[in-house]
Parts: sequence; C-alpha cells; structure tokens
Amino acid sequence: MTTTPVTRSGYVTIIGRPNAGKSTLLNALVGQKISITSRRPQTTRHNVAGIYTTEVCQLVFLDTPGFQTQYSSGLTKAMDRALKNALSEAHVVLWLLDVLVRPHEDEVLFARIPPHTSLVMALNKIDRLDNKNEVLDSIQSLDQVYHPKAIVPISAQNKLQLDTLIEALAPLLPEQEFLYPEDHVTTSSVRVLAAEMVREKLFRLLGQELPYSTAVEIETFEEKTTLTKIRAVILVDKPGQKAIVIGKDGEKLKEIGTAARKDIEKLLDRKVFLEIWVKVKQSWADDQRTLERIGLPKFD
Ligand SMILES: Nc1nc2c(ncn2[C@@H]2O[C@H](COP(=O)(O)OP(=O)(O)OP(=O)(O)O)[C@@H](O)[C@H]2O)c(=O)[nH]1
Ligand SMILES: [Mg+2]
Repeated sequence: MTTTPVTRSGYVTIIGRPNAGKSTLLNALVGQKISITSRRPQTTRHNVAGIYTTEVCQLVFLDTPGFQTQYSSGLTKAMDRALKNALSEAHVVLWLLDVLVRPHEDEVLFARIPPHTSLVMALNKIDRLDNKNEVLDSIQSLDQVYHPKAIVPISAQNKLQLDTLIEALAPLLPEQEFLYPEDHVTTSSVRVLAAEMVREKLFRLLGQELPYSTAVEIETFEEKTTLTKIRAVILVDKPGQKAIVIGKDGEKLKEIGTAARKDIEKLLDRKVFLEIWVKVKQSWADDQRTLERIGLPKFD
C-alpha cells in the first residue's frame, strides 16, 4: 500500500524596515530576480510573490514595501495598504532585520502582525559581522521581547543559511494542497516585472539624484514573432526631474534603457525592443488612478 505524503503550503509574508534585504532574500530563495533591489530605502512599492516549491511543501513568499512612518503621501499610504493586505494573507510572518542596525519603530511594526500568525525572525547581512558571536546577543534579546517560533541568522546576498530558514518556516504552514503549480516562481505578470526592471535601473543609475516620486508605466507590450516590443513611460513630478532622468545628450536614459532591456530579455528569454519616454505629471503620487495603474492598491 502506498501512502500519499502530507503536503504543506501557505503564505509567508516578509516584513521589515526599508533596506533590510527583503527583496534580495526573495530573489535568492526563488533563484531568479523577480523583486527589484537597491541601496536606497523604499525600493519595493507593492507586494511581489515568490514561490518556493519542494516535493512536500510550497512556501509562497510575499515581499512587502519596507515599513516606515517618516513620510506620508498618497504613494506611501498605498504602500502601507499593500503591507496590510500581505499581512492579512499570511500564515507565517517572516520579520527580517538588518543585523547591524539598532532597532527603532519595531514595536509599531510588531503590533501590525495579526495575532493568529506564527512569527519567525531572520537576522540578515551576517556576512558583514566581524565577530559572529555578536549575533548571539541579538538573538537572545529578540527572543525575550517578541517570542518568535525561531530566529535564524542569514545572509540573503551570500545565500547563507537559507536552508535552515526554510526548515524553520515549512512546519508552520498548514497541511494542504499546493496553492500554485509546481513550476511557477511568481504571480507577477511579465508586464509588471518589466516595469519594475526599468524602475530598478532608475534607482541604481541615478542614486541620490533620483527623485523619490518616480514611477514606471508600461503603455504597450506586444509579443511579435521574433521579439517583444515594449513601450514604457517614466513619470516624474517636475520638469527639472525630467532633465535629470534624461541626462546630458540623453546619455542617462540610454544607459537605463540598455540595462533594463538586458534584464527583461533574461526574464522573458527572448529579444526585446524597449522604448522609454519620460513624462512630467504633477502630483501623480497622490493620484488614485495613476497609483492603481502602476499596481498599487486603493487607499482611503
Ligand atoms: N552585505 C549584505 N548586503 C545585503 C544582504 N542582503 C541585502 N543586502 C543589500 O541591502 C540593500 C537593500 O536590499 P533590498 O533587498 O533592496 O532591501 P529591502 O528590504 O527589499 O528594501 P525596501 O524594498 O526598500 O524595503 C541592497 O544594497 C542589497 O544588496 C546581505 O545578506 N548582505
Ligand atoms: Mg524591497
């Protein structure tokens, strides 16, 4: 007689402060870039699902915008709504902390975790520690304050201890059939992923010069026989910002376009023709319709 093995499946919502490494972790787990990352805080704006499947379990990780209370605009409210939605789906909450950053605002974030969910904490960037024993003190104090099911020191960037993290998370998921087909790695559409790749290059190539209020919309996405033709629009708030994005003789925009095209080609595994325009749209970050078009949920 053969018995079917018990399968577990569910949502693991990754929360934490901006820059903790949430998106880097998601990409490391699924082995593909599906969530954009950068040195600047507040890179992620909406929830991205990354699916990790083994023979007996499927963990659906939800990457969320970093939690902050410093800024407030239509955009940050929509980002906060995205975090709330992801928390309401969670079977397990994975709270990611930068091992080198002293906590603040953490009680506020902790209070957002729904009471019925299991909490696991991960201390990221251990590759940057000189003395590995330092992490033991942090583990002890976090354990006393938050009583999580587990605390795992990891390095998302160097893929250290990710198996240990999966082993801590998997038993906390409900016994049920897989939620998604086994070969799926994300639920994001290619259109959304393409827009995100462009936004990542903006973050990376403009650095501190990048105006916070920048968004990317895909206007057309056409699958031709030999290539995919994409027309993207970068939205900025003011004419001066348009000049920054375009750069001298259009050099900056060209660099952004080339880098983004390469990433999109890797993602789609085919040739891409990418055309990018920059448009000034004042106060787009407070405009409900624009926010919805770039994939953010409604806010009140
Ligand atoms: N040294 C080191 N750097 C890391 C590690 N994980 C992430 N980083 C870096 O930390 C920065 C922020 O990473 P992200 O993954 O964008 O952080 P995030 O938590 O998604 O940030 P937001 O989307 O802004 O909330 C990037 O420069 C990463 O390369 C790690 O394990 N070690
Ligand atoms: Mg992120």
